[in-house]
Amino acid sequence: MTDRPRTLWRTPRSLVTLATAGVLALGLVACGGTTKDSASSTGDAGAGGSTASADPNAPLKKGLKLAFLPKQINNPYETIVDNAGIAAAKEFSGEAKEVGPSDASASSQVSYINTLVQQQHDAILIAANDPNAVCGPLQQARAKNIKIVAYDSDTAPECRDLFINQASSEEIGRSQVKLLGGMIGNKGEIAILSATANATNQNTWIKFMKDELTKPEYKDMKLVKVAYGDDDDQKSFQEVQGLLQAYPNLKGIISPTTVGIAASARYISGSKYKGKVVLTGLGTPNQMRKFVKDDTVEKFALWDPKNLGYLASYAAASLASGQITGAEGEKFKAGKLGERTIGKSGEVILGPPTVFDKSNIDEFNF
Ligand code: RAM
Repeated sequence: MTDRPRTLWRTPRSLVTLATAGVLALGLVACGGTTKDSASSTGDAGAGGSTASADPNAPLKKGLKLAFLPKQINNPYETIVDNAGIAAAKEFSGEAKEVGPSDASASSQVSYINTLVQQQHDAILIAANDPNAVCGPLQQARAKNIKIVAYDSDTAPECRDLFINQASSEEIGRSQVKLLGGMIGNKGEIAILSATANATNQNTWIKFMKDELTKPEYKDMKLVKVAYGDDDDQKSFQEVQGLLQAYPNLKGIISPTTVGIAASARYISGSKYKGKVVLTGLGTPNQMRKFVKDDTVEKFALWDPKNLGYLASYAAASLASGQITGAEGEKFKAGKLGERTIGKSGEVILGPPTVFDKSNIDEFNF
């Protein structure tokens, strides 16, 4: 097994990518122009909102202090993202750390934000558990010239400078339905096992899943329930068990969370539903490998979480160094990932997800 973090970008022939040209084309607009200062004390700048301009030639400052605040610290996916971001900071002689709650509830991140502000970090990177609960404290941080980078799960655009999105949210949502539909012949009852009910990322993906399901080709595929495992392994395990009991005709489950899909696979692999109910979603190859090999799961998807953390780290450093302000069209260099352009609403997209199955899963180690 080799660790090949750049594979997603090279989209080798052996991989089935969900890419569309549109995903990567997003935000390819001219650089420069008037930009906005996210440090505005009005706190309403969002993705750039006042008068300072970016200096694209400003070098990355040395000794920057960054802090990653994940949804929760005991989520293996978040750990991979944050560790990669922390390692990236060494490349530009910065210091980075991870702090965070042990549960992904709406307000669990607030006290951490307040502490990081007191500690005078240059940037806080947050995977928001709730778009609104963290907004006030993040605004206060921005008023103190602390840059805010949301990654993985966004807050409201006016509460941060940038959002580093793992892939186009629309593409993630629609492709999950296509993936499941392809395995069940677009027919039968389906359910979603999500993370928390407030998670911005999952809720956005589910919105696109529901929209995708309105297309004529899915007229025989019926979403019967959206359940929430709260990104808690035990709760997710119980929720999937409950779903299967409550809906005996269920043909498929989409779990767009690494915690949910791993718990679901564990339950299904030891149950009478194995081979009868199709499970897919978003998972890490290392957590899902054994369930792919024992035929519990045929296919699932994800992006490279290491690249997400890496990109977020460089974005935070570029903001804190004045190279960018978060305005659409600005560009920054993200180390080995190359130049990136800020799209609409301060969004930067990492790249298309990969679909994993028996043929390629051993090529990945994360
Ligand atoms: C879980 C979290 C995270 C999400 C992944 C796919 O680890 O909910 O936010 O991006 O799954």
